[in-house]
Amino acid sequence: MRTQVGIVGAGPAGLTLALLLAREGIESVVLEARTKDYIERRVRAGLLEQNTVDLMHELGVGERLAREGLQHDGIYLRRQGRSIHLPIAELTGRNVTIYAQQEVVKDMLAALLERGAEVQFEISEVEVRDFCSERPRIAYRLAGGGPAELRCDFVAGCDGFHGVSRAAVPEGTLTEHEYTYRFAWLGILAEAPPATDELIYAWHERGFALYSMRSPQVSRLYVQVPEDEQLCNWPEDRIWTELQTRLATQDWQVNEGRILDRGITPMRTFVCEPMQCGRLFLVGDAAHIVPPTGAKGLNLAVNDARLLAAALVSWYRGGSRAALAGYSETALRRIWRAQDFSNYMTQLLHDLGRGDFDRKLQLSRLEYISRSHAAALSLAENYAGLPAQSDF
Ligand code: RFL
Ligand code: PHB
Repeated sequence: MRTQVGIVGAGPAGLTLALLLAREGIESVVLEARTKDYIERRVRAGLLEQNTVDLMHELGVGERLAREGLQHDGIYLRRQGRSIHLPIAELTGRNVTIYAQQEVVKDMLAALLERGAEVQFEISEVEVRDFCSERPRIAYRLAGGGPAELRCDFVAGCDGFHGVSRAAVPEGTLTEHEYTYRFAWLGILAEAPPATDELIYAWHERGFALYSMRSPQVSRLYVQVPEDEQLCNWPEDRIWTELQTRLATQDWQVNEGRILDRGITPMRTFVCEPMQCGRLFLVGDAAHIVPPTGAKGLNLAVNDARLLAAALVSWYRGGSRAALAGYSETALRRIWRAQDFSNYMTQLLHDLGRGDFDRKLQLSRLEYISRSHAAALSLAENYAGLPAQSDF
């Protein structure tokens, strides 16, 4: 089989890229290791920047998002029973939207299939080959087990942090920057109406907690746990007690309900540079991971796809290689900004295990955000995301 762009992975990065290319009449084939059902149910991110929302509308996949997404104009930062409200829309003119990642995936996939694109599920033994030549190939096995090969002009490695694309790059080509925190997040999805109108990021002596949501009926909550924590150590009542303790203020409680999903997420930060090797381009989590405290991962993946699509369009339209050659450098500007912000938020709010002095500095920083317009504006601007048109 032959196509113009071979896309490995049907996450937000791969699907956004396929939709953007299809809009410009560029052919692609998306190869996905999991089943359609699995990727449409995988519980992950929930917070979309305005850039991501705008792009979904531009691509004609924003109808359900407009109906069901929850637009938020701010967030709360809570510590020692007190809350600071950060009015993000008022400060920046931009807002954020709560809409689950699996819903983004569902909407994008439905549009792509409806528009006649080729998406193959349950493929295995994927090998990205010959990308240093003009004729890259992707070898794999079809769902039924038979061997297959996709020849293409370019390969987009959109296969997430544990995918095969980055691993296919010869050793010594990429520089990898990595840091793993000594803690993780235990996250739950619960059938309980959120007891808050906007997200609450809580600093607490016992560690960080986050109150998020998916709909007026479903809450999404996280607590900081040790890095090697096991889910079996967290029966339901322990989860709720810890959330109540860390998020508590006087006369207010977290709404409890049936737990629908639970999982532990490591807190990792990773960037590889450049995000390209020959005709293989890395997109989204395949090239970088941020700790989720800044809510940036999905938004970065979508932004990478936007940049790569524009560069490929310019190559196919006018034969210009300049945009493709600049993809990595352009994408990395926003990625490093998001890395800095995600690590800033992580270090502002978690127990980093560095003792009392450090905890006092965090409280002082929170106090500063509540009293200084400049400090509040800087946080808000980064949280909302700089406009896609800006050089970031
Ligand atoms: P994905 O979503 O991991 O998709 C990669 C796809 O590739 C497939 N795949 C392969 N396919 C073919 N062959 C192979 N060999 C393959 N290997 C893998 C996988 O099955 C999958 O379908 O990467 P992508 O597209 O780059 O998207 C990145 C985002 O998923 C990720 O950054 C976010 O989920 C991060 N994140 C958040 N981001 C936000 O912007 N806002 C948030 O609020 C937010 N919250 C979060 C998060 C991530 C979390 N976890 C669980 C890591 C909260 C959490 C708890
Ligand atoms: C989520 O709703 O899953 C979520 C929201 C904000 C974050 C991280 C995760 O910073």
